[in-house]
Amino acid sequence: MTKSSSFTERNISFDEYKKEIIQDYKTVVLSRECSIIGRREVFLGKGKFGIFGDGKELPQIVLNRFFKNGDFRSGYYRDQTLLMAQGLLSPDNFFAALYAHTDLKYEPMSGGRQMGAHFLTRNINEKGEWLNLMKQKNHSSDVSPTGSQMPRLVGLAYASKIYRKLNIKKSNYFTNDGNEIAWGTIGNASTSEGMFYEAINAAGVLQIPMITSVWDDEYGISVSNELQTTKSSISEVLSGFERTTDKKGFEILSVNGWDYPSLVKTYSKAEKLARINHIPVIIHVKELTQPLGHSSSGSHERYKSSSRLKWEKEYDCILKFKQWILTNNISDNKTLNEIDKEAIKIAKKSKIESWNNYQNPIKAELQKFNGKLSDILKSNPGLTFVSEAKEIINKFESIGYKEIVSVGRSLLADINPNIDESIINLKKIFK
Ligand SMILES: Cc1ncc(C[n+]2csc(CCOP(=O)(O)OP(=O)(O)O)c2C)c(N)n1
Repeated sequence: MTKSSSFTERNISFDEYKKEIIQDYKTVVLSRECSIIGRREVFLGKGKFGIFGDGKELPQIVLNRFFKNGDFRSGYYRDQTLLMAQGLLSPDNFFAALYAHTDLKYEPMSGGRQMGAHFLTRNINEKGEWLNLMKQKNHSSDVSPTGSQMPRLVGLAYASKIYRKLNIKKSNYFTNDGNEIAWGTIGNASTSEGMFYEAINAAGVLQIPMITSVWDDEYGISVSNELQTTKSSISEVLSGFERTTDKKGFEILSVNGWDYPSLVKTYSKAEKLARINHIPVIIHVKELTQPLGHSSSGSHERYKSSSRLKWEKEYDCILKFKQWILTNNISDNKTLNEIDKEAIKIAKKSKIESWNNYQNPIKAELQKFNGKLSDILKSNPGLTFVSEAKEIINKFESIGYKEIVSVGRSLLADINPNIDESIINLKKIFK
């Protein structure tokens, strides 16, 4: 039986080990279901854009095992599974972000101001006081220009080094003797950028606790590795950065993203090197897939060959994880299928509730607007453009503030302010 090294090394019982794995399985399938439904929601016009973590679930669930309180992540939009595993992103939060719900109660990352899948945690409370960063898992706010997470990653890892070097004892909110790792994530295509190489070089010189995972699904939108990465392999390209017996450098590790026990071994090794010895590590996570394509703005069926698409189905990391669980008698088909079904139920329920939560305040505005239009029609029943506007606005099945405002604005063009005072009031609403 290929058990994960963590099972024997950590001295836990097989039952405890099984429990952990089933929990991991639950998280990855729920994350995938959110992605699947999220993409559909965009096509139904309920979200403007969607970019999801499908195909990258398994390495993230493993990374999570080694991510400790006090650690930092500087990553990108694929990392939803990691945040879900850490209890920092619920399915409700996920859908609220997709709809761009502006209420932080529902969308705690940016209140709908950032694109979906841009994650963060806070360093200060509402009063502006520092939080104890050693008691939480920290995520520096994701940004959209790919590659720009890298310079920040160097800074975060360098902070650990400085804290350890200076032996600062009074910074217990910010460090525990520099034992904190800065975890980076980046897509294979984004490693072609200058910022990536500059950051890697700096980390190699500084010898800082920085673990960079490259999620390699062999494409950068439609551009394949052979068209943008020398030798089609970022770990081969970076081999000159590798440490030797007499020269400092990076530990470079490669692992297939669908292979759970190998992922555990790889991340376990990386964590020790970085946390204890401050040796920077690159983990090239290969053979990943993108089952839903790059984002809601395209379909990968247009640019991937049929053999690639077939391979992606067979090597889907969740499918492979399921097969591994079954082969190793960790669980049975019936239990796993029930978990699959439960995940669909949770994600669907969450989608419906999040949509209603998003729509309710808008519907309240719509009611007010309708009331104002009715008042106008009472005193001026002949204003057909107002009754038409009322009809239009009430026909929308789902409505955003944008629709209310645009119908309101279109009314302004027809209004003669001399007709009635209530029309002047209406004009004020949309000014
Ligand atoms: C600096 C910059 N250039 C281009 C883009 C547009 N863009 C968004 S995602 C993407 C592809 C990234 O591919 P990869 O790094 O492999 O990550 P993946 O999305 O496949 O996980 C591109 C080109 C961007 N966001 N930022």
